[in-house]
Amino acid sequence: MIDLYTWTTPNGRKASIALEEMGLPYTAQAVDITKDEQFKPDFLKISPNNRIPAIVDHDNGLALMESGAILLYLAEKTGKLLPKNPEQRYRVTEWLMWQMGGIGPMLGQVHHFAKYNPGKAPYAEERFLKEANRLYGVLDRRLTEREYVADEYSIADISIWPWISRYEWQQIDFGRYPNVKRWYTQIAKRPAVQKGYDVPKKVNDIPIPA
Ligand SMILES: N[C@@H](CCC(=O)N[C@@H](CS)C(=O)NCC(=O)O)C(=O)O
Repeated sequence: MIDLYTWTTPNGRKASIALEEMGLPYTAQAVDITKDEQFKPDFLKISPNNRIPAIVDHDNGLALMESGAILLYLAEKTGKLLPKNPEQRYRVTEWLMWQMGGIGPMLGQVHHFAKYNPGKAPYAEERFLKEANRLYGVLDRRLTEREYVADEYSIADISIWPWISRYEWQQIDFGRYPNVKRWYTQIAKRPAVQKGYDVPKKVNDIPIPA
């Protein structure tokens, strides 16, 4: 059994969606980051960076933070959503790292400046909205001739998708990114994604672009 320490955010949803897709039994432990629960000493022992998500795998006692590491661990544990073939495996790793280094941090800044603090730092809003659109453009080109970012549905898609689900916060015009819209909408229909989205609790329906 796995304990998943999580909250209703893109990084948290990556882990719950992966657990659902892989059919692994787990218990969701809510860490309410709006109440600073991520700074509790007990959580610090599991997640030294004080951030969700984190897991504890009671099969072997392993505690792990960082959503990218968690996705790789779960994929290796189950043999699912990460191809065995080295070239395909590194393609998935490449796009997972692209998410971890680009999509996550940059869209996170968009949320901070443009959604929660509009007008306070116009230069930062402009910079991060521009970068968000650049990243959406990269993803759209990648999806032009393939169904998923690394051909087969994988942990790379699972890492990116919850960030795109906040497209309204990011002021994204899907008219510019038709391939991202198609990919996003298709993944949103997956039962495991719908279930994982509502962990540790339901906040809203999955947004679907018109
Ligand atoms: N690189 C980390 C980022 C994790 C992260 O930023 N988590 C946010 C929620 S999405 C968090 O715990 N924030 C709490 C805080 O900022 O104190 C990962 O991918 O796991």
